[in-house]
Amino acid sequence: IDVYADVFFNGEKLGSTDNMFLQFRFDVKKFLRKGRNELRVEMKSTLNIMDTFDTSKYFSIFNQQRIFVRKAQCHFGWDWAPKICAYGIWQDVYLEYGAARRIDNVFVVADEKGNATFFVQLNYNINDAESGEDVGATKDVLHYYVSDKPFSDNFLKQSVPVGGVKNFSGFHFDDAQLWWPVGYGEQPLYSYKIELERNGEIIHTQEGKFAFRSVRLIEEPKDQNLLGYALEINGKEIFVRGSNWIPIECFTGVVTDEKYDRLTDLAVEGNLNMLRVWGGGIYEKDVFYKLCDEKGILVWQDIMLACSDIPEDEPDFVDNMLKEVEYQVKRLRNHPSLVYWCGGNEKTGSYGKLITQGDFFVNVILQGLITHLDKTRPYARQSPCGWTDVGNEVTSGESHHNSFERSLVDGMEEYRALVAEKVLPFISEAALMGPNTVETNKKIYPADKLWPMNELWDDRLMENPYGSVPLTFAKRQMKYASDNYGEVTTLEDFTAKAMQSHAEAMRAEAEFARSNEGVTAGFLNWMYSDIWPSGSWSVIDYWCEPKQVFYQLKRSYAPHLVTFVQNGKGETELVVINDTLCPFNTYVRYGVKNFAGEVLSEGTVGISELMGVYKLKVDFDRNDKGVYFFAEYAENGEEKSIVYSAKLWRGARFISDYEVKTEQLDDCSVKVTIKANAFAKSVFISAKDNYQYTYSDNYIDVEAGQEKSVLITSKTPISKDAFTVTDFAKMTE
Ligand code: BMA
Repeated sequence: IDVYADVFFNGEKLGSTDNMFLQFRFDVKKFLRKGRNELRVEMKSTLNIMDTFDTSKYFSIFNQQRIFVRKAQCHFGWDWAPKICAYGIWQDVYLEYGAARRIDNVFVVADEKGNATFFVQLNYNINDAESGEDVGATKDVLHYYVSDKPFSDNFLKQSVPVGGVKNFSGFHFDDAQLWWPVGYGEQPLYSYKIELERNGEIIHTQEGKFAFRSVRLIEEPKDQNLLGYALEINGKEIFVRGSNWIPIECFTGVVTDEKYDRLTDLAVEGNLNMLRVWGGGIYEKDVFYKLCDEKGILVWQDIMLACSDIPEDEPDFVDNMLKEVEYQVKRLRNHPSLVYWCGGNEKTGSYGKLITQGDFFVNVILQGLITHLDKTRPYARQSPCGWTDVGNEVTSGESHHNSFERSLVDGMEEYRALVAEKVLPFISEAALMGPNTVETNKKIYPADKLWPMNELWDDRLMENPYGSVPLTFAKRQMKYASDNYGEVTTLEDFTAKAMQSHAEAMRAEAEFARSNEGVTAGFLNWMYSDIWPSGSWSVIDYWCEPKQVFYQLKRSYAPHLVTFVQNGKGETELVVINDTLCPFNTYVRYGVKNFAGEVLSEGTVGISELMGVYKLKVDFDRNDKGVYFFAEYAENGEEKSIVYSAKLWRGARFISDYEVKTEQLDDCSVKVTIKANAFAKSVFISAKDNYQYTYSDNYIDVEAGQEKSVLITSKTPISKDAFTVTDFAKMTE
């Protein structure tokens, strides 16, 4: 229940709730009566109760009163969330019946060596005569069933007499199939079932899924003052390519499983391998973790604390928090996708304060409770965190870091140099922003408020008063657009330029991070999708339509990446990356062309048995606005090519000269081919209600004389005539 309520059953008060993240169970046996029973939940005003707290001695941003309220902190307003203090019943309510003696919790510890141990906690102690157990008579037994292989209904069984409150049984699989994050391998899920038997009768059962995998946090020195921060899964260091997940609706209770399925499908489509469940939102619903288990998306799980002190000197608050954390860790710890616990977001250091209240809570209390309940995953006290302090220091731990906000002051002319100034161990929030599509904005703004930008845009895109630049987000996007690609005129013009700014800057940040793999071990953009129709940080809009930056991230996050980056010395490097467990062989022809497609310089390089990163400094002229870099290579027998502009295409002049061919492949799939006579920039294919379609790519660049195809699929029949095509030149003419 979200969040304060009194609960009655047939008029009898059962108790009260004060925590959105805690499951409340009440015994109603003595109140039950034949026929109709009434369960009544009397909600109380969150805001009225919140105003009774004295938070004057604590630091907090966005809202001062919120820090005692165990509820999604973004509900009180954030720089991407409206002040909609939703309240009510947001999770399932159900009446359960059965034996008073039952299994309280099952914890499955399964590792990469094929060991699976089932720790079973009961809600009674068979050795405790006071609890009314007829100790002599009962021969309670626990039966442990485990599927003999993934997705199988054949079970191995072990039976062990109940020893006490805590019991366990261990299995060993010589042929255990390991669970891997997407892109590294499969996600084999095994089933378990635990039965509690008393005097020959099964009185309680618990079942679920589990997987064999291990995770470790590796912090090794990379040079005398740089400490690495890498996640190792099954003994392999993983380069984390991900995004920050926030609540996908203000009224969390109404979100459908389909929306979770769509957004996690898009994460896999986008070559992400991690989602961070951010600390100012909610511990997600069970369906989210189930989908991540099935799809191989790693989950970084924050404890729900964000951007404020933690009142660790308030016993009631601490008591409430610890119940919540115990409940949530026990609820989530069997999910193989969950690989990292974090004590919360930006308690200190990100707002110029290095030590504030709550350090003991996150460093000792939470660390103690969480590692007591779950020794199988790393726990970090905060995000960001580092060894020299808790702030955004960049020589150890992980940081919230990007050059986008700085470029509002320094301009974007030398954006790649800003990005290359530092090599960080792990970037957990790279906050860059850009607009929705024109069609999405037509859904948000009434016609008379659609363009030019106005107070409604400021209201919807919001602002961060604590940021370093006092510009509303709408005005920031306008500045990025005009700074990069010239004065903004129409809505189409703004959309093309601001989307391109978002995509190009994100490419520079993500690919520079990846090019330093081995030192840098992760990059998570801020943020994944929108909580309401807005259009700032997200890479997917509120209706689940990916923006241009999403498709750029998909290319930049590809397991095999061929691109260019500018290094810390200002040199341009060809970069080839293989983030899979199998060696990568290819042959790259690279060089510089003018926009007519003439090759001005070129080179070739053979790549054989590559694991990780290959870099080659290229000495071609890169400052002339009339040129761009290209690379052609083969991947899995398919010819591929990429283009790259040292200056993020600033000053480039594009024209719209290409043929479009659309083919109906079957009822639910269409293929669109672009044959370019002149360099076609950011070709955008769309249809009405575009969010319902899945594109293999979009906003694509096609060089003069080249042709590229995009595959479009849908869950319902689509006609090839439904699609229209535009591009950067058309939208900015
Ligand atoms: C990060 C997040 C949020 C914020 C975002 C953009 O700090 O943790 O607090 O919304 O930056 O400002």
